Amino acid sequence: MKLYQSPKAPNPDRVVFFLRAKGKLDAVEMIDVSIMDQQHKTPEYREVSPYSQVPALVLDDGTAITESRAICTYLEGIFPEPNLMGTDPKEKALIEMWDRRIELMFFIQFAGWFRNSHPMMAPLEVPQSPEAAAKGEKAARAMAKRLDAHLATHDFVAADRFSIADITLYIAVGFARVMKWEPHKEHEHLGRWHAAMTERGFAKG
Ligand SMILES: N[C@@H](CCC(=O)N[C@@H](CS)C(=O)NCC(=O)O)C(=O)O
Repeated sequence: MKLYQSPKAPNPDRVVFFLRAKGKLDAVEMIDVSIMDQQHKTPEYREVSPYSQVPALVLDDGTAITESRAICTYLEGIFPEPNLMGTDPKEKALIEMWDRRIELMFFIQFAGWFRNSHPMMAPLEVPQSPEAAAKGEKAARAMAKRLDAHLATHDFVAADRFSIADITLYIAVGFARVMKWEPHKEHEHLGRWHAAMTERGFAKG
């Protein structure tokens, strides 16, 4: 299995952190694709990932899987322990609910803010839109408040235990630094949760 990924890019990191939390980083061959050098736009890489995005997982039979959550679903299937996506229908649904909320209402909103305003992203986001940036910022900040309120009474994002939803939120909070935003320093409960997640060590390379 080969994982096409870009070090420090948030979507590939979702898969890398997930593999690390499973203790299975060594099970895949990592292939670096530089987004800044636009290596993801080459004809060779488009054969792997037609939409020119990382991550992509290529199985030994040549099947290519993109979309970080879909890759994690595959990895959860072949490496079931420790379980990170739920064991029974209720847990699976609750973990997916929170993971999607974080992805759609926090991570993607933040990405919209970053991509539409940061000079580094100008070559990739054409044209950048200040209105889209402002909308993304407002939505991401509002969701950070909601997540803080949720974490006031929970040690983990979903199902009262460590799961993929914690990994997605951890990545999104770390990603926020590119805009000099540290939501875990602004929000007490998010901060306590973040410190506990850092202790777990799944983010350490
Ligand atoms: N929904 C996709 C998003 C993948 C994605 O946007 N990846 C970014 C890196 S974090 C990328 O490839 N960006 C390239 C570009 O914007 O041109 C997933 O979950 O994997």
